[in-house]
Amino acid sequence: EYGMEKPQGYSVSFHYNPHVEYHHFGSSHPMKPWRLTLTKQLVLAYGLEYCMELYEPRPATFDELAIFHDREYLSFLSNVTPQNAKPDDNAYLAFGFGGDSNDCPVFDGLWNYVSIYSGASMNAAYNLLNKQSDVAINWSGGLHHAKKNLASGFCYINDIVLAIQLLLTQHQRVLYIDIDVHHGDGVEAAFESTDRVFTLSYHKFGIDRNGYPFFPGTGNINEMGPTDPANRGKGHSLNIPIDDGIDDDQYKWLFKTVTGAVIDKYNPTAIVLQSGADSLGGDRLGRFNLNIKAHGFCIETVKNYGRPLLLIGGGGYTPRNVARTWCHETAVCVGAELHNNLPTHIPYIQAFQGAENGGGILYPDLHNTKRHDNLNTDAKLNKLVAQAMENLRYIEG
Ligand code: V1P
Ligand code: CA
Ligand code: ZN
Repeated sequence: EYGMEKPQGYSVSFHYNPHVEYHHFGSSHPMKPWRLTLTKQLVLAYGLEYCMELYEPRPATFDELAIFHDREYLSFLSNVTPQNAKPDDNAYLAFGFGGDSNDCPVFDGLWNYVSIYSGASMNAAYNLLNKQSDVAINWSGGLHHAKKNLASGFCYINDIVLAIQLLLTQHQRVLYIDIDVHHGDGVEAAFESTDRVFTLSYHKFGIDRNGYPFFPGTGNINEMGPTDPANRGKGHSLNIPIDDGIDDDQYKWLFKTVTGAVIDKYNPTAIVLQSGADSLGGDRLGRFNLNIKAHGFCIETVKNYGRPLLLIGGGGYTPRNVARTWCHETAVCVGAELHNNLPTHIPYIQAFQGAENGGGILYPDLHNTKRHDNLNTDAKLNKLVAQAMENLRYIEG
């Protein structure tokens, strides 16, 4: 019933260490590693494990993480516990922990958690380097806000930067694409001084009624990295600021047009795609109105360019829809079409059942489930694309 075939000579690898699931940020925190349990259950329920190579990567080591992060920061991160944490301590606040929002709490097993998701992204990158697969997937990674000495926005270690650093050992130009609803600021900052990585992020950008910017507050269209013409990284970032409520057709058109232009002009030999699922309609933190298949269209579009592809997770705060999306996108990678009725004999099936949870199907309509009016007119998007094309003139040979 769920039969499917793998295209000849094309392979997908799935990098997942299940120990990542058992970590908790705290009961009121929106980031739920448990969404990865749900994702895995759907992937297995549809039999997708028979269409790809499965890997259970070991956690990354301190020294491996130090390829990007400062050792003082890593020492703090590896030693801090809920018991010994001093929330008023200078180091604690300086490294991005606690604070008013408590975006980056100290929880039990924190070091274990970060080394597991980072180990999976690095393992996936090695797999691409060794030509063991054409697409390598790590849904537990994609923590794009972390800086070399700073935790930020639920992100402690930047697994994306670490993976890109590995890809750079063999690839002259790596393209990073980020469809999380938030700006991929940590990855952009890490590579701001090189022309060997181009970063492209699509995200919500703007100030709320109450005067607060949407997190992290950066990523306007005119932010293209360093302005100094002597800096090799000049012009090697492109930010696509989007307003509330964007719909499937608008996003697909925007993504296809801009990403296509970037790939044509930059001609990367490897691509890293962060597929944050908080850009879906109905996300607890997001503002967009995308359905699962529109989100998946981005993965399919990139995959079809046929470059080695590292596909990673990211945000996503309505767990049942995160799982649906990443299961669908795993299927997109292996070239399978999935039945809309969810297999019923699976653990946690209740999480997907009932009208409020998507009615037991894989592709519920997510448009306007959180009633975000669409503030993106086609005229505004046309102007945005024109400006993006203008920005790309910096990377013309
Ligand atoms: O807006 C902020 C704080 C307020 N400060 C001035 C900054 N934080 C956001 C962080 C969002 C992080 C997104 C991560 C990712 O891009 C990658 C994994 O998806 C925030 C929000 C919000 N609505 O934007 N933090 C929280 N909500 C939060 C809520 C409850 C408990 C802890 C944090
Ligand atoms: Ca983004
Ligand atoms: Zn996000």
